[in-house]
Amino acid sequence: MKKLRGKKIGVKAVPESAKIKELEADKELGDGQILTTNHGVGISDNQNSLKAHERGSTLMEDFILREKITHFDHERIPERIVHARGSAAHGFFQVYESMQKYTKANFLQDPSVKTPVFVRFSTVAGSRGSTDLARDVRGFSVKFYTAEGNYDFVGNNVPVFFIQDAMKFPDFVHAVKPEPHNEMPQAASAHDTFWDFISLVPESMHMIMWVMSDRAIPRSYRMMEGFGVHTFRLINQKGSSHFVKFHWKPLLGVHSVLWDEALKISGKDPDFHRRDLWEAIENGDFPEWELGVQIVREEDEHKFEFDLLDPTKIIPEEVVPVKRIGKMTLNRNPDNFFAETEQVAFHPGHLVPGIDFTNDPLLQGRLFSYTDTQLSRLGSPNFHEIPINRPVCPVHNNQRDGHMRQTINRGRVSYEPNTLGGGCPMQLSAENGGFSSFPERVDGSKVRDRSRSFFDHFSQAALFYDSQSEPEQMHIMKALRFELGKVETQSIQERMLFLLSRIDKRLADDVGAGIGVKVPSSIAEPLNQSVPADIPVKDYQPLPIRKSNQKSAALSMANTIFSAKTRKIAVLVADGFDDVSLSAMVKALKSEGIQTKIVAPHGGFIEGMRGGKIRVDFSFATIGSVLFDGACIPGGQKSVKTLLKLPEAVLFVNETYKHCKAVAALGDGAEIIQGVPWGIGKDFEGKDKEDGVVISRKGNVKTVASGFVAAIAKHRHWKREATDNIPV
Ligand code: HDE
Repeated sequence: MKKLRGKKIGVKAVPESAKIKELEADKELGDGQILTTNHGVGISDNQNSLKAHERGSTLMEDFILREKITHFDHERIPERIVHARGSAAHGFFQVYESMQKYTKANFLQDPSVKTPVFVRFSTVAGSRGSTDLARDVRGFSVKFYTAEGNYDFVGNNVPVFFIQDAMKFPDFVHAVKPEPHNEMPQAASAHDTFWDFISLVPESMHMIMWVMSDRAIPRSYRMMEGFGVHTFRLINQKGSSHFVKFHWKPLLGVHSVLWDEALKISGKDPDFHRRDLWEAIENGDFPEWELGVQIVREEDEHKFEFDLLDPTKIIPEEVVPVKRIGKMTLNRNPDNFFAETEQVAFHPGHLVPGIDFTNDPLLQGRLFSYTDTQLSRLGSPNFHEIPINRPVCPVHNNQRDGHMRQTINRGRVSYEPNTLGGGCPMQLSAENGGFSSFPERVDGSKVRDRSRSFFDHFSQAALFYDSQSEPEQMHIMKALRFELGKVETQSIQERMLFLLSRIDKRLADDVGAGIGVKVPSSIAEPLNQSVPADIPVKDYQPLPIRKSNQKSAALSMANTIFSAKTRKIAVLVADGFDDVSLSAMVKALKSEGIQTKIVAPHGGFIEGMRGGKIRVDFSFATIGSVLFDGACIPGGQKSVKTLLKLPEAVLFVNETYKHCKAVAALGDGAEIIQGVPWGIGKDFEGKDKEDGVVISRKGNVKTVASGFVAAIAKHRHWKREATDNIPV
């Protein structure tokens, strides 16, 4: 150890480059590094504190103990007030072709340029340690490290929001967070305060349809869309502006789990999404999204039935198609969760020239909030100096000092204009790449009001509901039964049923029947948050309802991309399994990019009927069917007999079926299918492909594998949901 130290301190003047090297070496441990205090002093004993004698009291002078404990005491920082739970990855973005017609943003010009990105996905309501599978909106934040500075896309996986004006955000968040008197429930909207607020704020109805849909319980972060939500502007070199809505389209399609699975996953693996993202990247299955834009000409601003500035509205893709302009790939996991994922600071106001805001009143409020929250969370105005937040281009300005300043500014000039610093740093004209705001004309009276063009709260809620497939509509209804069923105050339930009846009468009736409350034809409370100032509340009820009678295919997940790639399949075996069919099956699935895991009654190894041994990935005690996209049961009489006697194995197969996932069985494995209520009378020899259950009694791996891959790619076989006689 002495020798190691000698190497460092033996050199009197450590050159700058050597210092940097030393710091970099600290990143990866395992290269003979020695243990030091934070000030570089070697530690000779990291087991014992300094005491008056062996059994004596600890001495105040133990600066090593005090430094260690003090640092530990301050390890936590305040979690994000919303979006506290998240995980992230590094990657890059490349534009397909120059977007110069619309924007001068440098990272959208050259298809050969790879712009580094850091992307954080999150839930909104839960604390940092809450479950990934909460019914919730998911945050979708992308930090682009462009040559012109950082551009942050701070969006969600849902294209609209609960409220129209930033003024309501603290109320909304207080309502959805755990109730303040008893801090319950965690990461859940199924409680009185949330629905009390929502039932008084009809502008939330469109968002409520999305949040009650399967979009709020994604299968994976890799299978979610992302949306900028607000309308932004693209500005080109000539200074002309187009309105734009941003979209991220996942190349694996948009897929979700069932609510019953979400509940069970939360217990079996609360890190399900985090793990899925991490493992996919470690496996080289790099998640990909295309960036899409809906572009609207300035002169078309008022040609829609809704207001482009209203964040509770989408532009249906049938009205303005989404043009895909580039691709983002995530290919590297963070080195350190805290340093990167926790300390990354996003802000919709981190813009680059070529992109600009609109007057969306929700966006305008956000522009104030995000710097403020970083000050409280990261504790210093120098949060931009934390490595994950640093731009890749040089930063020069006259801002100085503050807590935890990292930059060592040289010289005596920290003002502008100056001559002593040669006039530097100098302003950069807009023509040369400096940021300049779009010179939108603004005049009018100061008002606290809402534009009348924001007051149709139901048409798009109905458009969303009407565009859903039958299973999707059923899931919305069941989600509402769950959520409103947990509400204890009947008047809140009634108000909600009344609002739902403005979207779809049958939906309201079905939810009402489930929770045992009648749909009222009017309600006593004024829905005053949404009433235009000049309309008396009594004249505003019942609320205007403009049924869309239209559908938008893009709103249903039934019309997404379907692929078996990167899906995770459980292979259920016990000692005595058929080695040959198992290895042939695993090989066939792997060749399609499908992950297989061996699940058995016990950990360690199991032995095949021909004496081959394989390592078990999970025992039934540590896993559940809900963590997989399907199950396969190879042959081998002894193995199948053991599984049939094991309740966990039978439950596994039943659940896989009940959750509408692909099931395959080979040879004797078919007996398990015959042993469960839904399996009786199944057609064999791969004929049952439609239903997603693929069986060959003869053990024909080829037939089963091709049918099984097709069944996995379908994601879910919804007609099975109606099968009631399955105990899960
Ligand atoms: Fe946020 N939001 N938000 N938000 N938001 C935050 O900033 C806020 C809104 C979104 O991965 C906070 O750094 C206000 C809409 C994401 O680190 C905070 C309003 C959309 C993330 C904040 C909104 C979002 C945040 C908390 C209404 C979708 C996580 C921690 C005026 C377009 C970013 C932080 C990450 C985080 C404020 C509404 C998305 C408190 C005041 C609409 C994805 O500043």
